Amino acid sequence: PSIICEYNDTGLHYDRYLREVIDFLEKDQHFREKLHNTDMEDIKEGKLAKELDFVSHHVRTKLDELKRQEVNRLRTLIKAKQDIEGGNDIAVDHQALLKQFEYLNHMNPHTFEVDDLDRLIKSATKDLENYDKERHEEFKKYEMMKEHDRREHLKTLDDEERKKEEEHYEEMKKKHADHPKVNHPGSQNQLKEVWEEADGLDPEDFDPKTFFNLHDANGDGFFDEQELEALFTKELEKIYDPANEEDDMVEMEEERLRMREHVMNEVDSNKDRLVSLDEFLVATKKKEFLEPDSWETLEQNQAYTDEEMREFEEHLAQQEQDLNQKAVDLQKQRDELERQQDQLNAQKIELQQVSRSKPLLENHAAPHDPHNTPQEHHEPQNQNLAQQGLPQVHQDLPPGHHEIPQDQHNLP
Ligand SMILES: [Ca+2]
Ligand SMILES: [Ca+2]
Repeated sequence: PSIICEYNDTGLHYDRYLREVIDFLEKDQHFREKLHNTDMEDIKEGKLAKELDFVSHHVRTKLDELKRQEVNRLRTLIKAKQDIEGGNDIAVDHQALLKQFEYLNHMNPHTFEVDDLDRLIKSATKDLENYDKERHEEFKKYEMMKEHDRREHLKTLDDEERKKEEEHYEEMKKKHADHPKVNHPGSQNQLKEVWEEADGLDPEDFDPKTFFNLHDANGDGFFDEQELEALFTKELEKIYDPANEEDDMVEMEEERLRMREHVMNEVDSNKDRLVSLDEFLVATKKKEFLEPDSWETLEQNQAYTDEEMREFEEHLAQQEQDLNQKAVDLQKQRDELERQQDQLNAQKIELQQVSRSKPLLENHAAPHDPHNTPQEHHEPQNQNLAQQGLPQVHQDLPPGHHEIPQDQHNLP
C-alpha cells in the first residue's frame, strides 16, 4: 500500500513524522508481517492500527518519543505563525489550534496510541488524494500570475513597443505548440518508445512484463507515482527544452503530473495509488492500450477561465490596496511619534535652559554668601519654574516616555 511502502517524500508537511513512525513499526517483526499481509481497504478501515497493541515495548517507547517531538514541532509552528501575523498578547488556545492537525491525537500529547496510528493512516491517505488537487491549484495561480505580470508589463510600453511585444508573445506561443506528436501516456506506442530509446531494446521484442520489471526502480513489485512519472520524460522532452525561451519547465512538471494522474486513473483499479504487475498486465490487454486517442497537451487548453483571471486580478488589486492603506497608517503612526518626540525635545530644551539658568539665579539671590542654607536655595528655583509655567515638567517626563511604545503597540 502506497502510504506504507513508499519511501519517497510524500510532500505532506508531516512527511518526516509519517516516515519515522513507519520505519519504527517496520522494525517490529509482528507488525511488519501484518503490514505486508493487510490489504488497503482493511488498512483504511483501521484494522492495521489495532496491531499496534502487539508491538514491542521498545518500539512503543520510541513512538511516544516521536509523537512528543511532533507535537512540539506543531506548537512551534503555531507560535511562529502567530508571531508573523502580529501576535497581540491575547491568550492563545493551543489545544484548539492543535485540533486542526488531525493526523495525531493532541489530547494525549505524550503517548502514541492505536488512535494515533489510525489517524495518521487516514490523514495521509486523504491528504495524498488532495495533494495533486492542490498542485493543480498552485499551477493555475502560477499561470495567472504570469499572465498578470505580462499585462502589467504591456501597460508600461508605448504603442509601438507594445505591438512588438505582443507579436513576440504570439510567436513564442506558436513555437512552443510546434512539437512532434505526443503519444498517449501509458499506451503501447508510448511505452515502446521508452523501451526502444531509453532502454535501447528492440521494439520487436517488446514485452510488458519485462518492461514492468525494468522500470520498477525499487523492485517492490509496484509502479509508484515517481516510477510512473519517470516513464514520461521522453514524451515531455518532445515539448519542452530548458534552453528555449518559449518552454516553461513549471508547465512541463504540470504536464508530467497530468500524465501520471491519467495513467493512474486508468490502470490502478484497486485505487491504492500503486500499479501492481497484475493491474499493468490487464491494462496492456485493453483496446485503448493498442489504439489510443490522441493526447491533448497542456498548452491546448488555458489553465484558467477568463472569470478566474478576472477574480485573481481583483484579488491582487485588493491586496495592493490593503498594502497601501497599511503604508498610509504606518506613515500616520510615524508622524505622530515624531510629533511626540518633538514635544519631548522641546520640553527637554526648556528644562535644560531652566537648569542652566538656575545657578545664575541662585548666584544672584545669594552671591558668595557662605551662610546660605540649602533650604533657602530651593525656594528661588521652584519659584522660577512656576513662573515659567513648567511646574510639572519633571513629573510628566517619565510617563511621557512610556506612552510612546504603548501607542505604537496599539496602532493597527
Ligand atoms: Ca516500485
Ligand atoms: Ca493498484
